[in-house]
Amino acid sequence: MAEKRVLCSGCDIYCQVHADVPPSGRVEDVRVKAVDPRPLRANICMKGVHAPEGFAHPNRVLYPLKRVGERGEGKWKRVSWDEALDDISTRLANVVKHYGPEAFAVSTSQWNTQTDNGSGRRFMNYLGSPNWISGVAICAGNTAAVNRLVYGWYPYPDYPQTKCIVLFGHNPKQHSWTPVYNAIRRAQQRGAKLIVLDPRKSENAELADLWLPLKPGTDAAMCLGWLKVILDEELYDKAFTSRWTVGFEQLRQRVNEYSLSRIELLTGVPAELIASAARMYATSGPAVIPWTPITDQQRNSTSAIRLMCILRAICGYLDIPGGELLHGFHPDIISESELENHDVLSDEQKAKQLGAERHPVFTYRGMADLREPAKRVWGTEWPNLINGCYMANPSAVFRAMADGDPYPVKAFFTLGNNTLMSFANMQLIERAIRNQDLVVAVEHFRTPTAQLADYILPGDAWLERNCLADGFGWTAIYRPSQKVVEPAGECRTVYEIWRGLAVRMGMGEHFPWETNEKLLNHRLQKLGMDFESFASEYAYHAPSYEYRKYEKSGFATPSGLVELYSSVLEKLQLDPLPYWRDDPPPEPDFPLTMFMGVRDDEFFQTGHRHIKALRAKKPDPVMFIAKSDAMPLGLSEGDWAEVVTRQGRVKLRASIRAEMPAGVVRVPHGWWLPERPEGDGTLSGAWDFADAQICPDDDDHLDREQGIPHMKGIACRVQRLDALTIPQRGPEIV
Ligand SMILES: Nc1nc2c(c(=O)[nH]1)N[C@H]1C(S)=C(S)[C@@H](COP(=O)(O)OP(=O)(O)OC[C@H]3O[C@@H](n4cnc5c(=O)[nH]c(N)nc54)[C@H](O)[C@@H]3O)O[C@H]1N2
Ligand SMILES: Nc1nc2c(c(=O)[nH]1)N[C@H]1C(S)=C(S)[C@@H](COP(=O)(O)OP(=O)(O)OC[C@H]3O[C@@H](n4cnc5c(=O)[nH]c(N)nc54)[C@H](O)[C@@H]3O)O[C@H]1N2
Ligand code: SF4
Ligand SMILES: [Mo]
Repeated sequence: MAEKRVLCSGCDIYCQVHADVPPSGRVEDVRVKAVDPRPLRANICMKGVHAPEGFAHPNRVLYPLKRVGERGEGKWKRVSWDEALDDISTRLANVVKHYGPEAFAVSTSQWNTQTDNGSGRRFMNYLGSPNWISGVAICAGNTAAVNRLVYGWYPYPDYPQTKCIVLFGHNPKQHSWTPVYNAIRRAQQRGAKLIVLDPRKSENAELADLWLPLKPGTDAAMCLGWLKVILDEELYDKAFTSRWTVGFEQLRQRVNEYSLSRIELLTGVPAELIASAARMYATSGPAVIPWTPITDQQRNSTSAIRLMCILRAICGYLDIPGGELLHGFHPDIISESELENHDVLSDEQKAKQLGAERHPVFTYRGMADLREPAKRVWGTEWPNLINGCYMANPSAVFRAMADGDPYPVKAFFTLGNNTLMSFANMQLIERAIRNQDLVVAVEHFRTPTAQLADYILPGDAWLERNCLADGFGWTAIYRPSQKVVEPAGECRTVYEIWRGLAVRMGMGEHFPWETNEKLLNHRLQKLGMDFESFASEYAYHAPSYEYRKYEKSGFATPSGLVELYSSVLEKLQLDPLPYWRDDPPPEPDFPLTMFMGVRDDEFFQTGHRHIKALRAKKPDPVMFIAKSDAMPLGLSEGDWAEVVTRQGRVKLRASIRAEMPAGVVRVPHGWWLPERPEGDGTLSGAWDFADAQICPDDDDHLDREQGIPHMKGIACRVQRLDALTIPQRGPEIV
């Protein structure tokens, strides 16, 4: 049996795995296995192992489907690809003609960022729409954009050589981001220190040298406390700071507004413990603060992310062995950023990007001053790291879709993104999708979002396509993923869908590569290789690494320095220094605090619940609650309860957990029941279980600079459900 090099895309860490080509050629007969089976080297989890079953599931969408009933009624007709693409392109052209190209919005996410080769953005740029949104707005993409404000790139931690790792919540486990879990454990075996900041005693907190149980949502305050200690005790790297940063004195003054006793009050962590952690970070170096989604999803997100950048910089950890590596682009492989071709979108259309006036940071407007510096240092004006640098604001796009404010958006494509359930204010999102003239979903399954579409187009899966991955443009390391079996049914790769529409809409000349493989060959041409020869030769391909590149080129910021005081934010009339913004006042009706998160080992985000072996391990959504909070509510282990916020309510089973602090509740992300039939009014249970319906997007709950929602510390109450109101299960999963 031939063995293929594959990148699992069961989640967004893309483990390098092996898969045999089965004699049957059928996806269900593929066996996915680790490249290196040794403990702490086996980069594979149960989702990867069970992926073939998931792709062979009888509910998979294998042919283009056209809606024939009302939206959400669940009535579909199989149509040919030509019929679907002809009709979609005609209807999209009509929307563009009546409302302008900005009336076309696209939502996509992690899965897509490595497989569309920039073709979605390219299509939008040639068509003239800036209104692209993504799950990366609240997961890594926004962090990348904020990092660029400070030092012009988004660093990747050097786990193999680091001496100290700091996890702000981020909690990789054996079945959650397995390679990062393994890398952290191997670093600890080498003697690296581990500091964990988490309200809950998480799996990583159990293994840490220091655990700081901070209140949810207070990471920015905590970072201000660390800075206070590091500045007061002069633990920073003076040589680096004086030569390579701007705004040190202003930063010091700002930090002096936050005494450690104030930080203790805000975070709930004793001042002495805060000081010990700050000292450990500054003096055990080189140290790393790996990316964390926790600060991507807070009302103080921009300040928290900038403060982490500042800590990295003033401690001298940027671009050194064991520190935070600024990769830049691979010199010989055409990047997705280049293929996206942001130059062709006119300034007039860029200026129409929704939400950019109020919340500019990751929009074209927010990034405009970084164009020239990026060109100077990285060779392109448009580095779109993690696809997060030129996004519209999701809430603003949904408002335009729902209410036509400030202008109508009337055509919406969702590609590999369960849009309805993957942002805040699900009530608004459903209204937005229902108000469209054209909705297209590119999917594997009839998700709650796809159920609202006019067309569902069947996407291929990672075992069924060739792909070239560079860690979302985060690293200069390219890895191939080889097709193992042919796509099931008529499933297609997303590049060919965009091209099919481009050709029909008179933009074919901009998509000269007829197939995905031809495009991959084009990307590799400077290496003198095609995709097949590249994939058979390399497990990964990286240029040799050069440390401290800034000594030659400066940093890719307007000043060429690390901007502790941000010239970009100042020009946008936002606070150029990081700050703490107080929580909204407590509300008596909502005495508890909830956070969304703690990923379920068995599923990725809103997916995977159709896989019988995985669902058997976790049949229902579960909230975590402390015993002292559960008892007065009469809640016992396994009881059904409701978590209620000002925004809405969700049903969950209670799990009483010793590691949960009093007053704090954990709500899992992304639950719906794929086994529940369509058309019952709940979108297969999304309206019973999905966390997006309790997550608000009013001004109090949005980060000012980016406009992303607060998911870590929302006021709530919990109430027990009686027998009449507990949610219905669907039929048995097949
Ligand atoms: N309310 C709320 N919103 C959130 C979060 C939260 O906790 N709460 N978390 C945020 C985070 S951290 C992230 S990473 C994002 C994730 O958001 P998404 O990346 O959208 O993740 P999923 O929910 O898994 O949805 C992906 C969809 O793509 C489909 N799919 C998977 N692989 C393929 C493929 O190869 N081709 C095609 N065509 N389709 C495919 C799956 O069936 C699934 O329906 O959500 C963010 N949004
Ligand atoms: N099995 C599996 N693995 C996954 C995923 C999946 O869906 N399933 N999703 C992947 C994706 S897209 C992502 S983004 C990551 C997310 O995974 P992680 O980065 O590990 O994030 P979570 O699991 O949501 O939460 C991690 C910890 O944050 C703590 N926490 C909650 N609120 C706060 C806070 O305000 N501050 C701090 N400091 N800590 C807080 C929680 O108690 C929890 O222990 O996982 C990835 N891995
Ligand atoms: S952690 Fe699991 S789901 Fe994610 S890429 Fe690795 S094997 Fe696949
Ligand atoms: Mo994520």
